[in-house]
Amino acid sequence: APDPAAAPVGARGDVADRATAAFRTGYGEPPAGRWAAPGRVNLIGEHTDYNDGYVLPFALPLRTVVAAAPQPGTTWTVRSELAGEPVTFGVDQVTGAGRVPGWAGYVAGVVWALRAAGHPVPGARLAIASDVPLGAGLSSSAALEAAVLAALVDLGGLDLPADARPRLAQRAENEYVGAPTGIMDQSAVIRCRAGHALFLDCRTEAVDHIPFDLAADGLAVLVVDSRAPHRHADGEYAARRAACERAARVLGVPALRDVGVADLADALDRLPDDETRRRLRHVVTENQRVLDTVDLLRADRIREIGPLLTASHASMRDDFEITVPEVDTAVEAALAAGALGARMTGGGFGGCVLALVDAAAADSVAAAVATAYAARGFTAPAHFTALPTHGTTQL
Ligand code: GAF
Repeated sequence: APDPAAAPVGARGDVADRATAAFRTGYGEPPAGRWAAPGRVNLIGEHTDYNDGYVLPFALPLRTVVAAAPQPGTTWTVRSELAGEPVTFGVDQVTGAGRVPGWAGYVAGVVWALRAAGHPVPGARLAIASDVPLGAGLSSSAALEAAVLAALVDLGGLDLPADARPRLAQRAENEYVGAPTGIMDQSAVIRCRAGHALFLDCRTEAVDHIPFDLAADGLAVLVVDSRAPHRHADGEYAARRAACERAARVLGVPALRDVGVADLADALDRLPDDETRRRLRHVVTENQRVLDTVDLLRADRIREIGPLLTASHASMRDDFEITVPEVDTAVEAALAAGALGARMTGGGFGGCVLALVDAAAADSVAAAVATAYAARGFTAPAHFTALPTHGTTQL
């Protein structure tokens, strides 16, 4: 059968219509409602979230839509346009006795997290359609968690305010699925606003919506999917997190967020080895770059954030060591073709690159990246331009 995920987004039809169609085909009746959550890119602030630091993501126009209706009792059935067979699970798989594996685990994880927080989750039938590419570092998993969470909260009339939802979705991913991620992605896909980037303090979860009006400045964010195969991404992510936690212990601070740039030289002297020192330097300088980016955006000086983006990339490449040749090539080619700044976005070891470009130059920058890729023999990259859109909604 053709792989529906391989078709270009527009060619597959509207994602909300596809979710409805998947529901009708699978369950023989219309859904009670539909809930949509976006993918995200992170403008700057990488691997800072689990260090209690700062991040600045924005929501993408690519969305995951969940069509859903109540189902009597406490069982949940979930279908995806990408999977043939539905998955059904009951209370046993969301109370600790067993785990639902694979993609449906994100759905079961949300049910588990809601129940663990004491919410009487209604049984439900769900059908999922998505334009967020899987495994591209654009938070397809957080989008799925957020859309499912919104559906279950609304169907059950549960009392869970929007600002409490990211933590709950994160618990599903950390404790049920088993991925030790921070709070950024779930916050972004739930709390972002159109036309704004989300300045999030990951310690307090305080947010400030920072105007990010690219079009007014004749700018665009070009997102390049590196198409690089993920190389040990899960293990490397966990290793970076562990290194940061070790460094915080040695320095006697609750989290690396508590080391400012003014304290960096002293802190570096107190760490035992060069690798740990470089991990610390990335986190400390990256937090400062987020703050500097926010200051520039608040002063309406968008064009000037370019060098901060590029410095963030160099820090991820040289100090945090989470880039791969494909993303380094994409960043270098974009800069050489006139991008104002460029960096990898997301957890690393593949994923996407974003470049801040003059809107009129977006195509030529994308073409330059493709040419550089061909010269290195890499799988051709994909690309799109993205304006900041809004977080999770009921349609
Ligand atoms: C992944 C994680 F899910 C986030 O929590 C964050 O740590 C990011 O990598 C790196 O900034 O997207």
